[in-house]
Amino acid sequence: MQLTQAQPFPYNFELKSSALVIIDMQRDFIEPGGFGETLGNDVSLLQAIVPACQAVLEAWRRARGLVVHTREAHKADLADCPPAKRNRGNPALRIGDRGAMGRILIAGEPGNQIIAALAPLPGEMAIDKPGKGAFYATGLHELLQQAGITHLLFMGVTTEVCVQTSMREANDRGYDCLLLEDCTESYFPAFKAAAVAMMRAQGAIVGWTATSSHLLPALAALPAQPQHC
Ligand code: C5J
Repeated sequence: MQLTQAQPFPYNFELKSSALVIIDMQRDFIEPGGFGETLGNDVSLLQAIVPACQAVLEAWRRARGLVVHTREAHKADLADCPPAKRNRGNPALRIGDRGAMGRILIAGEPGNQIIAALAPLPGEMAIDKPGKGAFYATGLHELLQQAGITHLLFMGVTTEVCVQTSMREANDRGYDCLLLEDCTESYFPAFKAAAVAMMRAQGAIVGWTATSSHLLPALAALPAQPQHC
């Protein structure tokens, strides 16, 4: 497959060696009362990308592509949360404190669940990550290697934090990465614009960018895939 309109130049990928990576579309960041809001952000900005993400996820599933969901999540005893992360700044609630959706950024808590519209299906990878990047302390690289994956298409939040960190980690591990611009968002629109621009600058130094309107027709043109029983 080729996304001819990708920037800075066309992006070539095969479905069988590609994964759709959905970064941190969890209630903690997207709904009121979670980590995003405790940091003083307007979470409604992030809600706007959900329909575009849903359309891509459904098309990718129909094509039988590999899906990876991530959650920024810490263990209940905070053993994997460095004090430097927990104590940074002056948030209304810190990681591990009890908020409106349970303990902030703790695995298994209601706020840590991926939003219902994008909830993982049985069999899809769902990775808890203690860092901003999806490859730090997760084993994701090994799982992708076992699955023969060489290309990663990214969606999720927030663009300049966990999405950009994950894409840079993936790029350094040798994956050809593409960011779906209308399927990622930041609490700071200017940061999103800068992150998107810097990733594709200098001849795709981190990776490519495209929109879901480029990807969806390419997926729709694939031959129908057999249903699994
Ligand atoms: C942040 C994330 N922004 N998922 N996490 O702290 O981008």
